[in-house]
Amino acid sequence: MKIDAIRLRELHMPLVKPFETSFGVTTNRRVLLVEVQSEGLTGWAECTAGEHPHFCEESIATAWQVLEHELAPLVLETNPEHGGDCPRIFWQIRGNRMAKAALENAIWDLQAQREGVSLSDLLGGTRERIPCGVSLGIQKTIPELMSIIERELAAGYQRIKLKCKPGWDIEVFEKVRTRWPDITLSCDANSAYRMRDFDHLANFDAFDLLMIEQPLWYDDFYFHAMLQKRLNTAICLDESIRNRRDALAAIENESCRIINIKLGRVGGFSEAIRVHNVTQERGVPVWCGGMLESGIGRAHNIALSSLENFSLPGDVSASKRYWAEDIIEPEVTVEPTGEIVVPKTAGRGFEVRTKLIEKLTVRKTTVKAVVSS
Ligand code: OSB
Ligand code: MG
Repeated sequence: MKIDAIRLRELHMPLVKPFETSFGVTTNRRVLLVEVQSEGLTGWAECTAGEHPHFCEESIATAWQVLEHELAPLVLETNPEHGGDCPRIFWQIRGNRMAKAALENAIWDLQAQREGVSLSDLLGGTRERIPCGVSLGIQKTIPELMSIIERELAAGYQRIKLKCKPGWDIEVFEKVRTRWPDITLSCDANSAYRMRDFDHLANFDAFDLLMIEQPLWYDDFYFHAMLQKRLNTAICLDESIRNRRDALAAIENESCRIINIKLGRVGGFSEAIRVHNVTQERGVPVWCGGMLESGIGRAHNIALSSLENFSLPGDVSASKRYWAEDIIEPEVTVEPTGEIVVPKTAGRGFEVRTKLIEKLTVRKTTVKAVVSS
């Protein structure tokens, strides 16, 4: 397909309320959007890098640089036929997976529109509804957390995930389990623990958690395998899994029993599908993680979650949990059953609110094909 231009935008969007993890607090999101323009159609995607390189090495500043000066020129000179061509086009660029994912995903989004199929169908999705959970940040007090859990359960969410760290773990799990003995509960440490904490982590077994997500270093497999031997509770890896090969290494090494797939973290739809397929072959369940996305990233997460092996509730939830006003229409809503209905219309299934996006934009740049005469 002939790509006419690639536009990058940064939007400023305040979260409805601050989100705290073991690595810090996010109050205002800087959202990086990529638009790929081709023959009258526009494919959209969101770069899921954070404001700071706290989750992984990328930030929206590094992603912007790599998109503008490395990846966009490669796409403009190659004119890919398919989003799946991107890994080959980007082969010389190491790392920078969130930047790569943004551009690749915008091309998949464009292709779905061009072919008149839903993004879910284009990816090979089979689920018509996806099960949803929520990720709850660290709160000031346990009573505040308890009232949030109460509200999310009433809304129908099928799984509650608690962000945790030393000092916000055992006591919290105890209170929550005592009040709700039967709910599906998990926790996510975002690498907050070390080897000296192994005995402490073994105490998590008492709370019948579905999983403990990324307890140790963000780049580790070996010590997670040592820890998994000590625990009855399944470990789920998030940060450590960058591609299909990592997923396979983690499974063979028994570093985890569940994998979280994030589009940005693995470099886009093609690699996400490869991770999905290898976990399915090995009988390891997956679920779709979130990165506090706006509606555009959320729409892509919904399409991905429609693949068959996404059998556990993901961190894909309603727009209104994060945004007063989302940049898509309709916004993402969750059924009382705790499910999101996967759109069947052509493309991503949610219209982009271009006027609102323009209003929220604080910088933009357009990269165009070099016209040779
Ligand atoms: O580890 O899953 C994570 C948010 C920012 C960075 C890392 C993570 C998260 C979440 C939020 O848990 C999930 C969501 O977007 O709802
Ligand atoms: Mg996580």
